[in-house]
Amino acid sequence: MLNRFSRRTFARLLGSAALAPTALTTIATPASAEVTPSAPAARTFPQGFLWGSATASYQVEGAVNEDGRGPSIWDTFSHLPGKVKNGDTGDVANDHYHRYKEDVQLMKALGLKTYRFSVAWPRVFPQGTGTPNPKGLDFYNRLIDELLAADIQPYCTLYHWDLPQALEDKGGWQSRDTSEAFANYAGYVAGHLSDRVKYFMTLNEMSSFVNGYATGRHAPGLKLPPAGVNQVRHHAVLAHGLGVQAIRAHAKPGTRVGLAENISACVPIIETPEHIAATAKAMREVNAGYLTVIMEGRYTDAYLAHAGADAPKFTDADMKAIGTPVDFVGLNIYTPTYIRADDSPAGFARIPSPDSYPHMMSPWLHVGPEALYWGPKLAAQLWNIKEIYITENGASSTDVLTPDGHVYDSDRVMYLRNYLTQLHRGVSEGVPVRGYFLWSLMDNFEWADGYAYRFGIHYVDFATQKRTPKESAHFYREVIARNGLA
Ligand code: PNW
Repeated sequence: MLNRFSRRTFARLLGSAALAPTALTTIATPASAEVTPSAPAARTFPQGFLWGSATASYQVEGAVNEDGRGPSIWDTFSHLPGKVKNGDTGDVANDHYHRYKEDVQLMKALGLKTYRFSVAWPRVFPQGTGTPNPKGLDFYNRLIDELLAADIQPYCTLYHWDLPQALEDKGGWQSRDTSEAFANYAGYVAGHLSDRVKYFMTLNEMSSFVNGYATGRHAPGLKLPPAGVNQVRHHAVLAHGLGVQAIRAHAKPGTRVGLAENISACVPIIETPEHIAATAKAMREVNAGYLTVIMEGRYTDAYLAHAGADAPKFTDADMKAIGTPVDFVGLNIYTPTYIRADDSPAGFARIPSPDSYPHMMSPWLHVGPEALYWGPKLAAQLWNIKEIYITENGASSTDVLTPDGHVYDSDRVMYLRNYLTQLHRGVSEGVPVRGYFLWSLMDNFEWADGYAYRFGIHYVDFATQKRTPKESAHFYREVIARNGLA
């Protein structure tokens, strides 16, 4: 900072009272010299690091009645009064179904190496099971071909929350049949797309969609008692496991299968060995119903003891399927869970956030860049994972489009730079993170928050569908071009 100013400017800034020549001569440059500011030391990522961005079908596609698509639980839910802010729905969303070519051009202009999208199950199987709808799959064929032509590697998520309504009518995730139906659908899609898609993720954020059966904030909007929620959760992890097996059975050899899970990324409140050890324990226990059971093939004793009579019903065969080894793990990380060591039997305690804790526009999005250091590091250590992707990370902001077409989202740039700095810290220590997908390529339907909360690095005017790069898009383009922090 100092060497950007001449001595005189610096003195002026300090005020005349501070004009003590002896103090200044040691730090300021000669009065007339122009000093070229130097960039900070390059913080580059390993060669081949995959810079990407992500979206999901219901959040961007629109075209909900086209080419034979069946209704999903989000169509139903978003049309119920009072469920989504401002009564917003995904009926049109970003009209990506028709504008995907334009959107691939946005990706190309950013220099993206990879793009993570999801397939809408009700496009492919309008009734969830039964006869597939080839026109539905064709959309993804067109998208994938367009991506490959732009030299962008497709990463495909098979379930990002848009369950066919026909399956919900038969119990949805409360029914084991849904886990089997998912596996059938996943195998079918992988069988058809794996000639061009090498990476498949089964489910996105199990804990988020399970919430649709617990808090009712997401589709289908149910509030089940704990035993019911635990059973839904079990069917979700089972669907993942059966899905991995079905994909392996139908996809081309060499296809890689994983998932995209929003772990609670535990962060030691103080970086000492004692608190770090407690944080590793916490990571395993607070994620016991999701990533832990998938990685270990069994529920932890503490999880089952805590659930007691409400524990899910399962068989040995279920547990074997759930623990099917994956080729990679995708972690969606937005926010930290702070942990400290204590002398409880668990050996750790969660630290609640005070009201003054800084967050982005979404009230849940507490800012804690270290989550991107400790999350993947502890996951890799706990479960010996060799290939990790950050399948989502990003921030919501108020994002005002100025009359001359700028969006100065300095808060999002600040967020991204700080988080990527922590990711770089981990990667340079050898944490095996191979790529990063920024959420999101463009503003889109933010579930129960509708279009009110914007996560994109491109601003979308939903009246005209015009996309405008925000300051954060310029930032990310530089990061990608330099393969490092900018
Ligand atoms: C993820 N939380 O959702 C989803 O995968 C995306 O579809 C979504 O748009 C994005 O993150 C931003 O919200 C989350 O409350 C929703 O901690 C809520 C939470 C986390 C992730």
